[in-house]
Amino acid sequence: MKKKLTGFLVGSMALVLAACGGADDAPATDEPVDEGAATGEVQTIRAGIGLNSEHPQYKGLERFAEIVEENTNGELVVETYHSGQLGDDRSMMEALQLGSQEVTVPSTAPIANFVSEFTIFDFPFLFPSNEVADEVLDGEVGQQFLDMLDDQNLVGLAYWENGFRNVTNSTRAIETLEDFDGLTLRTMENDLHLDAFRALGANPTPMAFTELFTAMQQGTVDGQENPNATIYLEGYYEVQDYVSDTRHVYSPFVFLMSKPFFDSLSEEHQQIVRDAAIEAGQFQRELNREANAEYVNNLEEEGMTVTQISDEERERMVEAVQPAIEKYAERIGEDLVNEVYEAIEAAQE
Ligand code: KDG
Repeated sequence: MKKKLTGFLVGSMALVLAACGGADDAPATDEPVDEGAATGEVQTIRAGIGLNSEHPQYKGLERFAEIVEENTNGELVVETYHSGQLGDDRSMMEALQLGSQEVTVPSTAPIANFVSEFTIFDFPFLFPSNEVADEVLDGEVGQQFLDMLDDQNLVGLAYWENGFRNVTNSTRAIETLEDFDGLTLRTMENDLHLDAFRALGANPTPMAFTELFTAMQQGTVDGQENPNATIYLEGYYEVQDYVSDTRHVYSPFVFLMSKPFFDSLSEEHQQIVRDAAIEAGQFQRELNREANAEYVNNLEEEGMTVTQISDEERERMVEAVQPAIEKYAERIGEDLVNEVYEAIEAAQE
């Protein structure tokens, strides 16, 4: 009920803002306005992300822009922004809800603050591989979660990839469960991540991605956790000494579009942006996998100590986070959680 009310209020806010001219591109009426097809005027898509211009997430956004501009003959123009130029994940998602930005591509973790069911995609050790994640996310189960975004004035067009997350810190090598003890680790703004790292013995602190490098540089946190591509391309080796191959969460990105903007597009343009998000996502996943595999060597070359986690120690970590998983599984609901687990099992057959 609360979510429905929120979605209604946000939708109304977009209309109010549009009526006062406070939000670009949002329709001034409550009926989707077919601006592009009717007038042939150029419509602009402002697409912002948190990672920098070297990251596969931005390369994917550039590919999305190329496809859309080509297939609409320039009727849709995409402006791409990186490194949090338009804000952090939460503020960019709120901008999409209000129609003052059109696209962002956050991890599922911050999305869970808008649609709590997305928490399941941050269950530690949920996906065993990239391939299984692709099959589940790109199938019926993944679409079921994307459909839940509509109530938040957001349209989920495709899953992209952040990847398997590893822990870095400036205090000690993490090889055993006990090595987490007392480490102050930045986590994404997501309650499950906080509970999971508490269960591992760490002292987690939630923080927007845009503040992370400075926090490590100033010693506000001992460490953080992200995929290798982010650790290398954001230069974390400059402020971190250790990286451990924990692979504790497979983190999807979700390509989000503002629902007020999406509804303002012609049916033809809606299909074009949907197809472009999917095609650019396949391209981004490939680049991301190469980067996450390759950059662990670069991290070592930059002086970081790279630590592997033995199967036995990973089993102990899996055991330690079970209470956190059970707590959120109960909140999400047994049926939906079982659907995801069954889809994962089926994808492994
Ligand atoms: O915009 C990019 C962020 O959504 C992504 O990097 C989030 O992995 C993330 C983190 O650690 O905040």
